[in-house]
Amino acid sequence: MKTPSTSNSHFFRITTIPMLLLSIMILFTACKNNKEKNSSEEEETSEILNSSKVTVVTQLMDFQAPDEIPSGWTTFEYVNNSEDTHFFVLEKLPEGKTIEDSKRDIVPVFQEGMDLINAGKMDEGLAAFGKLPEWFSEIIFLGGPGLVSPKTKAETTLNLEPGYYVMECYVKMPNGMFHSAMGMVAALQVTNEKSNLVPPVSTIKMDISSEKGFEFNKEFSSGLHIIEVNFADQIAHEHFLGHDVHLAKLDDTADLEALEKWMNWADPEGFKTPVPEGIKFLGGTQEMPAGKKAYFKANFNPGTYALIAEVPNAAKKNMLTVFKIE
Ligand SMILES: [Cu+2]
Repeated sequence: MKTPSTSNSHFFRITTIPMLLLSIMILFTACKNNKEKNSSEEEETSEILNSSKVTVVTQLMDFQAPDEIPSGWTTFEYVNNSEDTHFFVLEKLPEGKTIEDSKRDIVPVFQEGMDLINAGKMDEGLAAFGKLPEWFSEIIFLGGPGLVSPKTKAETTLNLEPGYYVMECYVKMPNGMFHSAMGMVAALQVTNEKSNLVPPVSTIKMDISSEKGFEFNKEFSSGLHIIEVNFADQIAHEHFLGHDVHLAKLDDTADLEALEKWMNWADPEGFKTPVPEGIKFLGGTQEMPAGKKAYFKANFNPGTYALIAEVPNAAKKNMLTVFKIE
């Protein structure tokens, strides 16, 4: 696949392409279990925590999530109850645009491009993206949990500014169709009201940059960790998206080359379920602009793990780290 050229506005314009495809249905539920409280103080604390923790559930090919949340630090708990691997990335739309605009102005164009790429017509597919509207380049990716395997939960903490966001999963079905086309896209309004959450205390810090890849401040150890991810820079990689971080547990059958190849939506076989054998995805964080940070929870039991970015040639870019927990 071609490397996008910054001198070519046609390609440059699609460097921030989020895959906003068809939104068929948006489900939402408030997903909070308020436990019994013993004192008013405890009640108050509990309310503060709950006001900033947002649970998003996938049962099949959907997002069950609130349609409105406060701005500021927010912990997203993503519960994947389905039989497929999913994630969500938060895409902040430019002022005045909604999911309806995406459906009208973007979906048909994007579908055309993807169909061509899936048919092996890469150049024609890329040319089709040139029909995207100008405002498409103003969409900003602002994190979200990394890939999450079936029957698995993940937690990612982000600092969100007010605005209108779209949550999207663009993993592909075995037939090459994006999950977003199957309904895995939902609108999320982030209000001016501020959450009371403060950022968590991290146990491990990592920087991610196009220059140096992944850099960690310490070795990994067993037990519960909060990993702080600092986006030292951000660029459009060969597949037009930026770098991010996904955590996976590997069993003996896992093939790192297969994993690396899979982490590229622009490859007709990439990002398509089932995921390569022996790999269980445990979350992480989606891409964010330079200077932003995210936190994600990891519970390391004995075994082998990988941290990998969803970019082509992750190993060469030092965006693939494998480690063992005894
Ligand atoms: Cu999905």
